[in-house]
Amino acid sequence: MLNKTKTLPLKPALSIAALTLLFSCGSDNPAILSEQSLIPLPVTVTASDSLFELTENTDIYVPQNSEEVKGIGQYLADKLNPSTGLGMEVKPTDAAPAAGNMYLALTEADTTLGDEGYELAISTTGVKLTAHQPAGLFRGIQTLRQALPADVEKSDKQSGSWKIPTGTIRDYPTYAYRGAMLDVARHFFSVEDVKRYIDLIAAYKMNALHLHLSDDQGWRIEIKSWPKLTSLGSKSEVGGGEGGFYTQEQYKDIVKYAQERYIMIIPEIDMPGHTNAALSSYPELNCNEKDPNPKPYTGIEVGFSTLCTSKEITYKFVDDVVRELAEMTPGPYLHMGGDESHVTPMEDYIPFVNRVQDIVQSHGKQMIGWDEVTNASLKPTSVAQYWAKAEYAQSAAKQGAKVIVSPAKKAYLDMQYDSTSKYGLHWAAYIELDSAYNWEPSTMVPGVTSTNILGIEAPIWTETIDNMEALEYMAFPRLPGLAEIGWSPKSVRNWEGYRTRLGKHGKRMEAMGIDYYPSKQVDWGK
Ligand code: TNX
Repeated sequence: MLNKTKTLPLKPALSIAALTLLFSCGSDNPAILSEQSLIPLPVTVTASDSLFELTENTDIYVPQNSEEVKGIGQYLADKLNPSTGLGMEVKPTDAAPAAGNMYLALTEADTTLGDEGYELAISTTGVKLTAHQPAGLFRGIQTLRQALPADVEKSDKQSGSWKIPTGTIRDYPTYAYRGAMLDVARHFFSVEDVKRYIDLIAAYKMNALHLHLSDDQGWRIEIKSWPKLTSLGSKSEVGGGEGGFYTQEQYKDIVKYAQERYIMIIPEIDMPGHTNAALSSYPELNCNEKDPNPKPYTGIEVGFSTLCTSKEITYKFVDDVVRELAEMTPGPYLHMGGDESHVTPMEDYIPFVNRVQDIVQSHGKQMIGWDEVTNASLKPTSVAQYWAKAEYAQSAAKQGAKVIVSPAKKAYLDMQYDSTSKYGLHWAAYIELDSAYNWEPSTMVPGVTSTNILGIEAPIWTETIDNMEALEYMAFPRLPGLAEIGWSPKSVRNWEGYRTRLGKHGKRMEAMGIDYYPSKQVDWGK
């Protein structure tokens, strides 16, 4: 648990030496590790009232035998060098390095850290980051970034010293799945935009990015066996813009970029509803091919389109799309949507979902679907994504399928903050920061508890969002709070503490170039 004994900043018992250190640390970085505004909050922080300073002599040491750890060391160097100007190098070594350096290592023995846990030990002589798996080292680096002054996040050289308060952090996630979803169908977002979003979610230790790749308004991924999906179906978006799509090469580049940050990409092709872009590209996928032959759609209504579930060609289409996607997806999951198929009769919807589930499995993947897919017969390997109705999540749990918790009224980043928000919708709720933070996945739905829950996800739908500035304004600062709900144990989380940390974290988000919503609920210290 969080070590509360070290949280008082100016205890009378502090020695003169400790006081000197306090004032030498620079105004924006507290001298005590447990005073750092870390988000998500670690499982345990033990402070030791001293400092370690990065200098021109500091390098990053990694074990001789691991290319992967070397890559993680390079990621750390690339993060710290532009702002600090210290030119840290990654150096392979057989033993712990001399004083003054940082050291990353894997520990076979410490299995309690799991796949993503880490231990970050900062002493006056150096920084030692250990983990059981490489992903843990990567997550630990995100903590190390936040233990440095906020200016470390800037992309050009800053003056100032680079001190880190000493102590030990031992940390691991509560939930295995901590995701964000980006809707690139309603408005298209470029490869560069997606990479920026990946970097932002990585900073808060999220490990999945779910890409909503198709909807009524556009098809966004090249499928070589059905070329009109992109030659026709990608050229529209909400409001009549030009749309766009990712070639398979670009998509693989996104997957690799995410993998290097220990983030899995989950591709979603929404079906049988939300399919106007496919239906207008291939009329044979409609039950009635001629009348009406759907035109590209640029509005924001939902629930009017459906693949023709009684035609064999529909399953040939699904099989081809799933096969091509599975080939480009190293992660275990493919998302088939399944939401809001209002014009698909239930007697057609259920066998359709069952058959798609088999197709997904035949290509070696596990199916994820929104709430409504629980009307079908879920395999225990399938996952239901809860967004609106408790009974669907309960049905998933009863069927032995896991649940991803993303309640629209708490976790939807496209919901407006309040009635004055420039962007966003409010059909589920207005979501201020306290509301986005103050909830607990394991008690959200009666009967759906930690054992049923794979994790949480923060989706952002883009009907009203067509550029990165707007996207970041809606995601921040709610996303860090949602990331904390997924990572930090319930026992260390509370709104008052989070609110204080977030206020101090504002500067860091600014240094990261994030144009966040400056909620009045938080004192940003301005
Ligand atoms: C509902 S949530 C949808 C999306 C919309 C979103 C807008 C869900 C599974 N479906 O199609 O974009 O509301 O907030």
